[in-house]
Amino acid sequence: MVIELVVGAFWAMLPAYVPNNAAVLAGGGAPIDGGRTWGSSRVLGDGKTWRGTLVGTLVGFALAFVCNAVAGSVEAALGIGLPRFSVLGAFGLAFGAMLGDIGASFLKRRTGRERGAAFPGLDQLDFVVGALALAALLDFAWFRGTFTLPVLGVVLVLTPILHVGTNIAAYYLGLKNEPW
Ligand code: CTP
Ligand code: K
Ligand code: MG
Repeated sequence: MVIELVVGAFWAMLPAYVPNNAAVLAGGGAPIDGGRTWGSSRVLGDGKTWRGTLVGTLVGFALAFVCNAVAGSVEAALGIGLPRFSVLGAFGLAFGAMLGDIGASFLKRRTGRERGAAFPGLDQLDFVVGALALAALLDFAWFRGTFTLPVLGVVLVLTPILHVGTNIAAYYLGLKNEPW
């Protein structure tokens, strides 16, 4: 069933989708790289902070358990089955999303892109790759059962669309400096 596949894929990725947005709201304070440079550019830049990373990870992790708590009611209301999160899987998705985004900033700085510069493709998928990779690393049994090939296919198509949409919305709401 297509609805179940799409809703289930979105549900399974919620702990990975929320951290970056939470970091935008919580960001500020000391940058992770401590202001250090590598060559002529910052290692990561002022856009990757300890506070944003910590809050983003915690919000994504906590959301997984809210999802687990309400999954039964949502299943009954929609008449579909939904995935559940394991502790390690949830942590992997949330922290992995932050790590993927941090890794992308590292690559952006190495390729001469200033903080906030766009890197089409990387911007939309960095956190997905980080989230899926760390979740698979920490709890492969859960990962394999949850992210089947059809689910992964939906995630790869759905995520860039959602990412572009939420960032444009955050920009017009004045929460983000750039619409990407
Ligand atoms: N943010 C943060 N810590 C993170 C990720 C994001 O504090 N680990 C906050 C920062 O305030 C950042 C904002 O969220 O400016 C938007 O995130 P993002 O677009 O990823 O950062 P940019 O400022 O665009 O920097 P970069 O070019 O390195 O992606
Ligand atoms: K980013
Ligand atoms: Mg940005």
